[in-house]
Amino acid sequence: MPLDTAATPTLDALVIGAGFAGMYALHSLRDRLGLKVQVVEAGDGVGGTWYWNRYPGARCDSESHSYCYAFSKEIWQEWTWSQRYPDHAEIRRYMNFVADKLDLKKDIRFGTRVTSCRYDEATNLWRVTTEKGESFTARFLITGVGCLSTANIPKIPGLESFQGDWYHTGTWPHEGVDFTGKRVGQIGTGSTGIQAVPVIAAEAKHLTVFQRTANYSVPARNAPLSDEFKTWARENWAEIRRVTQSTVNGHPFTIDDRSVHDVTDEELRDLLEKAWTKGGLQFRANFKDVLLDETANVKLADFVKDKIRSIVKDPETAAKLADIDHPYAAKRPPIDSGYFETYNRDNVTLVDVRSDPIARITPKGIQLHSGKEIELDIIVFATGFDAMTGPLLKLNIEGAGGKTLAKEWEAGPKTYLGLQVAGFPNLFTITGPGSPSVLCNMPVCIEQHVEWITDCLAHMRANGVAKIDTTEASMKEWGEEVERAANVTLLPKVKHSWYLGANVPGKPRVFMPYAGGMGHYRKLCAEIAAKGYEGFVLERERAAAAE
Ligand code: NA7
Repeated sequence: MPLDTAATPTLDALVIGAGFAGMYALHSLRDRLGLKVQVVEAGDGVGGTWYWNRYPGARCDSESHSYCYAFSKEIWQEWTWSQRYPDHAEIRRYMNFVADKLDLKKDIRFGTRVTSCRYDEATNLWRVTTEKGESFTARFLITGVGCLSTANIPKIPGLESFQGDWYHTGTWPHEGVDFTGKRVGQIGTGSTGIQAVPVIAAEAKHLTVFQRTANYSVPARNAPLSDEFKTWARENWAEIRRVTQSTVNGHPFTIDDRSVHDVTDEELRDLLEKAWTKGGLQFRANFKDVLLDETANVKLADFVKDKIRSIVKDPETAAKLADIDHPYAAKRPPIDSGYFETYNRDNVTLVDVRSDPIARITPKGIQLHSGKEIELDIIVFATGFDAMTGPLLKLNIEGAGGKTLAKEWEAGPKTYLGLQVAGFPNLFTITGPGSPSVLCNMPVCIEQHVEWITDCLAHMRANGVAKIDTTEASMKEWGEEVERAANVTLLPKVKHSWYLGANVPGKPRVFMPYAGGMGHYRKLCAEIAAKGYEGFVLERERAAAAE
């Protein structure tokens, strides 16, 4: 059925989401290209994932001086981060600062959740409808919905019968949760759970942590930034930007060109001790082969396991925490502020739910298969997200000829460069599956995608192109490259990782992010554009209109 509106688009572009991606897309398309752009955002404020993630201990694992926009020297120099790793509240303050500085809020419709997006071939327009019953038409549809924004709440029988309160970390109450005097159960020990444990334990009467997969973690060594560092970061905008844009993971440090096997055991211990003392994700950057060679990886893994055993005093708890079944950093590597130390507190218990799984939630708490019941007042689900595809599929996207994204991705996501899906013309997915996305420091890959899309739209306008799509062949070839890049690394070795969709029952097992490195990917995208958008199909104004 054709759209009931006139063929003239109401908007040039509709952007979904007002996090890092949506805010920059609005600025770039509106202020650089002069397009008429509307952003719709489910939350009542800017921040995207940081609008919702307000759980105890929530902070970024990227260092503050790289977890920000780098496109504007002025913005960079006007904002000063207070800590090495910014917490959720400081990130929201930053995003509000940017939104106000660029006057973005006037073009963002808050409290507006998208329920469907439909492409109309006759008019070459997207029609987007919202929960409130509003609808928008736009020539371009751009998603900035984040990769980790759809909460994964496991379907454990009996949750509805629980007489206490329960929360998922990704949709935390804005007013906070008072744990004082409460018996708290936390399910999940990923990056989120590892951040939350020390903070909840400090407040609760008792904290029981339900661990299914033991996890590595390296100290974050978070601390206030010194004045010297702040000045250095302010003055070195161009250099920091150059490094983040050219490295594998978009972080402000490079990976050493040295193999674990190039050093003696003593030198290795020395280097790792220094890296442990320094803390942060840089821990693995001493060597080039940590994620490429299992024998190299084992040496780092053993070092961290020894650290766990030396920190945790109760040998049984230490053994459960150090019983890690996957290579170091092959799942997203957490960093922490006193995580393992927290198990030395009298009010913290670790329950291994791999050996004795959760059977059900009862009115009083959590019952294990063995029959043991742990009584609780509050359950915290730190159980992660339906990553990458989840937020896009929730939009109910329907492309040309009535094909739905849900059907197209039944066997896993298929994209060209993580930017487009064949049969969904003029739809761009910022940090979509098949792009470096979650393997990269997010603001860096977001800026690259937004700038690429902006250039593409400018090119289309300059050349009278009304429609851009890709092909099944391009997606097939790119899918093979995504698989090849992953298989060079140890990443696909972890069968229960959310990179593969394994955390959500029934989700197809496909390695979703592109592991070929951000620097390489950036060059590739630029080359493709320079070759006249190779692998895409561009249709000129008249041809599109004549359809
Ligand atoms: P993650 O990394 O997906 O961690 C979720 C945790 O929850 C993990 O320990 C899971 O165990 C556990 N989990 C999930 N479902 C269950 C059930 N049913 N029973 C027991 N345990 C369960 O999510 P995070 O929020 O920590 O981190 C996501 C990303 O956000 C992070 O990587 C950063 O990029 C920011 P499992 O390992 O699956 O056995």
